[in-house]
Amino acid sequence: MKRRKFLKNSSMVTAGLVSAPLLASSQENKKNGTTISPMATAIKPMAICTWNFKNATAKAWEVLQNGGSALDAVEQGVMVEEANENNQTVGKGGRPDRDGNVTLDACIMDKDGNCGAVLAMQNIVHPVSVARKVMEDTPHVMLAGKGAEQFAYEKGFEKVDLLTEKSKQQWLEWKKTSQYKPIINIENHDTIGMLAIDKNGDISGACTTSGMAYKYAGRVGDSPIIGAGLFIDNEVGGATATGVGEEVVRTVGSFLIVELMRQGKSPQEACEEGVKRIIAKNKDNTDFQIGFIAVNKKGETGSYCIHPGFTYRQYSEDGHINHPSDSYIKRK
Ligand code: SD4
Repeated sequence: MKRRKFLKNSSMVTAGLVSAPLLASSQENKKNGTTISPMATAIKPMAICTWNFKNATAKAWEVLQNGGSALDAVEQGVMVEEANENNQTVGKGGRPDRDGNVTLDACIMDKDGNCGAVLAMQNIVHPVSVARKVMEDTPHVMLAGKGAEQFAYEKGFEKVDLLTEKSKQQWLEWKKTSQYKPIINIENHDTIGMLAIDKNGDISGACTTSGMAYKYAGRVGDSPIIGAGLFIDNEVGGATATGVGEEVVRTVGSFLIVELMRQGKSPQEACEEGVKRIIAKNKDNTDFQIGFIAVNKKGETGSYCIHPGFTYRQYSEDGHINHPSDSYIKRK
């Protein structure tokens, strides 16, 4: 181990940042008679997200470094993209539905399996925070449409027009032909799904999107659907998705990946299997993109996609890295 990293690790232990859970898991390993070294079970806080959203992972890392929970890290991390008007697949600036309305989907899930989601909600910049309020302040998991928006106002969220001039002009241009055709990696896919592990080794996740551009009014994809666009099981790990949501919903993709990890697959193997299930249902047409990312309790990560071009960002003590994802269809 490099000296600088070693010193950093030691100072984290001294500061009490990792000592308690580290010891707990080491003792457990002794009890079980296994020979896993303490370092192998050391908790490594980290955040990963779909695509190269480095400002989002930087924010999440800042929260984790300040001792914040994985739940706070994923919420504040994805909020960066919700507020980023240049990201036309998330939050303000998102591309509208075919009628010109920007409708947002988001969900969040914590270490205890609590979850909240909002579906097809308009006029609110941070749907992930409304989803968290649904999780924490209501007996429900999902609120949709006008009900979700009304709930947001009750919780003090501000009404904001989400349609930017750029997205409006592109929509007007699209209306000339009104052809709906997803374009791999380009048109629609910048949804952010984020997974984080905090100093206690607890995992949380969030996913937020404006969905497919020019969708039917009322269309909801995978992103706010627990088990499809996101799933966390704190005993095992977490997974999240980007791409054509209909296909992810059909295979309950993120839940599938977490269950595969429970059965012993690595995050990488589980993501590959998740994509292959989708391929198996689409033998005649793979002209669309799906990307999965996953993390397990040990802090191992993985990703897989259908077409080349998908990447995921990771921030941990090892650095701030954009990982190219392996793909089912190889680069020509
Ligand atoms: C959806 N999965 O609504 C989302 C779209 C997406 O990057 O991922 N875009 O189907």
